[in-house]
Amino acid sequence: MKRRFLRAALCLGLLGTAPVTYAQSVLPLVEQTLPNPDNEPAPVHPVPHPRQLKWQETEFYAFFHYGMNTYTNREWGYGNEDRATFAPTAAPNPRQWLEVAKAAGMRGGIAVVKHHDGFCLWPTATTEHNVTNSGNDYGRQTNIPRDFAEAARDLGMKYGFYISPWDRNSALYGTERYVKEVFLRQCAEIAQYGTDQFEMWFDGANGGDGYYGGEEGRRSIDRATYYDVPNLRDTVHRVCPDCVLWGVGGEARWIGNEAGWAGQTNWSTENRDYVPEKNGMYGTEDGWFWLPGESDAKATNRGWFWHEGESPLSPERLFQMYLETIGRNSTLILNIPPNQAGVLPDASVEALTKMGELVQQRLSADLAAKASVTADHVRSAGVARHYEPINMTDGDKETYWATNDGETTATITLSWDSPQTVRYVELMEYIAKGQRVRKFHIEALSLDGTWIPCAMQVETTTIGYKRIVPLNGSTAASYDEGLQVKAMRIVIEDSKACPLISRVAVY
Ligand code: FUL
Repeated sequence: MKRRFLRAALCLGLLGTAPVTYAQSVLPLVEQTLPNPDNEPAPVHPVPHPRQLKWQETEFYAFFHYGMNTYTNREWGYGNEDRATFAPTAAPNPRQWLEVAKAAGMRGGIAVVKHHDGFCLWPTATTEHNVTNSGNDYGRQTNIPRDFAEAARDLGMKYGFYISPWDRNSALYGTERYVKEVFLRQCAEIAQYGTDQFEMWFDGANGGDGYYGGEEGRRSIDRATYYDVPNLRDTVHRVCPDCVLWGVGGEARWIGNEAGWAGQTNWSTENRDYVPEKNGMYGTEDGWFWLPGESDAKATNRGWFWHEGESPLSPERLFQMYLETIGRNSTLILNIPPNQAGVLPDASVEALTKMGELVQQRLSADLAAKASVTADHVRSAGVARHYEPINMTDGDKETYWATNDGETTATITLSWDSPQTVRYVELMEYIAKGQRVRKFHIEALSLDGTWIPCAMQVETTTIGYKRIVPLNGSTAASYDEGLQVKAMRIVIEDSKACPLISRVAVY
């Protein structure tokens, strides 16, 4: 009784003190600190969704443009192609595509299953414009999503599909019915080919002229609203929870060019109104959501699709792309076009395999693993977790070195018992808690005992998921004899909050 009176009196301010709100009287505000026995650093927002984190770890994967255009020598079919034109000269072999990707050191692949011409490489219920009506038995038996998913699982690779939102064949394109009855249904059908897909690719080319069921002409759509993205995400994520929706889907961004390079400064954060061609390479430092970059590039000298007379780029050029994308906090999706027999031509196989060898030779014998690693600042340990420098070389992506809160500069030192020949330094931030580092530099202790700055020409600003710095400053084919060093220092000069580094490697 008494208590109730007191509470009512408090509410009405009857006890002579300042008026008290009802909420304060019933739920007294108590200063609360969440328990943090492991002294874990607070996140710097925005942070990636767990599916974006898994996606980022894919790093390097293949793109396979195969379909109607393979048989018409075009890059963009108009949508009026005779279905019989799709007539593979042998059964398309996605397993071979992925084997080559694996030999190149890739961890997955994305196959085009519908390009802008609208021809579907699986037996879909949404349109007659599909493989079941193609020109020969090889064509009619083609089912790329089925065979690609199966091969990927067999080879232990990640897989996903490219479904063009723009459909120059469909009479319904431009109407709401297209989105509901064709596009979203196609995505749902494709999702059924495997719940473990890692990415669906939705191109930005949308609207324009086409066949449109024979009406021909131009159709335009409002990119921001037309594809019902909330529904799209729901449709796909319900079936494929780890599938990142690229481009139109808004979970990973185009790096803004198709030439295989990302900015040296590259943030994985963006704002809604960013212009891909301008900001795509760099991201936006204080962007308000997580939108990591993906670089799409061609491994051949003609189009995305196969063309007679094409040839692959040199392994050295492909290696340079690797450094300028994966080495700059972007993923790399490298296109290799299957030919009219539905296989990758020998020349591509050779170039990609050689490229894989270069990556292996140059970026796998980690000298940091046998160095002694120290840092001038180390975060105080918690009950079950420490933040010692050893966390950067233990090969465990879940452990990281950190400094105490408020310490945003620090020096990491690696030293060896005997001189080492070094060419690249690789760094990784623990991005689950946000991208932090703004500026760093690298120094080497030469054999005469002087510290010399390395890679002066390189903008050593952001790190992000992964940064690879060529110590001679050049990403071009200039794999020289390297530097002779006794020790190396990585100096973090500026960070949004205490830096968290999960890996340092030296090659
Ligand atoms: C572009 C498309 O228009 C090309 O045909 C290709 O598919 C490429 C990867 O994306 O925007």
